[in-house]
Amino acid sequence: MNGPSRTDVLERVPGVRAVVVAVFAGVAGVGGSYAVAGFTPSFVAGPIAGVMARGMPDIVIRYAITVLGDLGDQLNLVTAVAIATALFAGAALAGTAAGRRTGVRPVGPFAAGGLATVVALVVTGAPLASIGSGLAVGLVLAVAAVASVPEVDGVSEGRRRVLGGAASAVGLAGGGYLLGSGASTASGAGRPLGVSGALRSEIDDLLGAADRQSLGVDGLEPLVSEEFYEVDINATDPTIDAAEWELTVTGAVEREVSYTYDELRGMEAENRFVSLRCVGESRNGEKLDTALWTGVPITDLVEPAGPGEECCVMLRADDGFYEEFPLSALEDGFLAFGMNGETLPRGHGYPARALIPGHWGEINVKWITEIEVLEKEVDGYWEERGWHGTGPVNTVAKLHHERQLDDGRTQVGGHAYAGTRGVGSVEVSTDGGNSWTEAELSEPLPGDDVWRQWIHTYDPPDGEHEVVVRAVEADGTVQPADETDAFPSGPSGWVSRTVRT
Ligand SMILES: Nc1nc2c(c(=O)[nH]1)N[C@H]1C(S)=C(S)[C@@H](COP(=O)(O)O)O[C@H]1N2
Ligand SMILES: [Mo]
Repeated sequence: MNGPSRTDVLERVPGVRAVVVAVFAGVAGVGGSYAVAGFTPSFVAGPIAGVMARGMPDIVIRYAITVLGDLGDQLNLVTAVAIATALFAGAALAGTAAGRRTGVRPVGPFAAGGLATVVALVVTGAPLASIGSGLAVGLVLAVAAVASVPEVDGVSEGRRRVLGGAASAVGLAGGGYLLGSGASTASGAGRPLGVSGALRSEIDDLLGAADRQSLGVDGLEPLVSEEFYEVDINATDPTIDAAEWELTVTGAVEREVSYTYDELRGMEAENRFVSLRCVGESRNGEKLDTALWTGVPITDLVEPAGPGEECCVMLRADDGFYEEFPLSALEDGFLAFGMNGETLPRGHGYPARALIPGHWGEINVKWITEIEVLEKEVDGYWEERGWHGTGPVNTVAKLHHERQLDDGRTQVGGHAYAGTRGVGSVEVSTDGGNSWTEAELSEPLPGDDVWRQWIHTYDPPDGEHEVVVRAVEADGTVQPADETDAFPSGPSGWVSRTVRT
């Protein structure tokens, strides 16, 4: 034997062995939770990630949004999974210690499983998924205990214990992942919309028009986004049963009214193209997208409640999100239950979401449950954290496409969006802003809150040059050049890029 091996450490220090097995049990506990809950708020890491996202100092949240972007969400989730693993490992250790004290072997796994169930229940409030965690934790400890019985020869007792724990943890976590992936997608979200007649043929016509009018350029997203961005405050999206969902109009109204999903679906529906843009995205970011939405005008839902001449409304959602803005903006709003001819996908707010034309994404509340009419202004979720994202969007022209054509020319392109002010034209400069040329635009889609695509093809100068792009609104107003960061009221300024030929 040359120096001490890892097995020796496991042999000599029983505490290390117990901790290693407990960590495996912790991993299995997370897997057990996922197996039952899938990627929903009942998954043990979901609420932990939510508490962290909410409790983090504003400056950290701002950094995560504007600098880390989606990576910030991923880091938060990984941390939440690590915390959940540590909690279950703690339960495993405590249960094992209790078992040892009684001198009766099976007590350990049972006690640990019970403790893990309680821990998960406190975190999620979801009994079934918590039992999934408890069973997985208990099982790993039981397998580790059985594997370590002294009668088996060859491999040392401690080593067998750890191997048994590892094998069962890997099995449970892997099985949990497969099971949970199924659970995450269950529900009526993203299914065929189930509309017929004129509404259906209008959907088909409009999607067809969007397809035809898209400038067929490789690598440039069509007019109806293929991948619609998602932004929300929680790691896991709510899973709402449409049959139990209700939308209530409350606050400064003559009478409260509420709507079930069936009532909503029974109302006269319309189709609208609407683009959404997140206030927290970067200047040339990708949190700008467009869909064809099916739903009802929000006034049809609010008018029956008899709102007075109040200043504003608060929209509240199932995930604990809330945003406040002027009642006048709500009057142009739309309550969507369909997206691109299907029921709203879960990630975009199933069963229903608000769409407030021309405004930053944040007030387009998903998983909406309440429209509260207010007599005076208060802060919404993001405004409490220093953002000013309830107003109209800033105008932008994005540059996401660049290609060298076979004939030696260069092609650049992207999307332009000006909210309800509308995009009149897009201007491109290939000399750093000294001279400007009008870009080719996609034909406008019906609707007053829709982006357009632009492309521009030109003979490039030799070597490096600066391409700058700016949108011009329908009334001739040129997008302002002043550059600001996303915080607090959205990015502004012209997008530019150095092109090398
Ligand atoms: N309930 C709820 N609605 C929400 C949010 C949220 O976190 N919870 N995020 C808002 C933000 S910041 C944006 S930009 C848009 C994004 O909509 P999307 O995810 O469908 O693209 O949803 C808004 N609606
Ligand atoms: Mo946003």
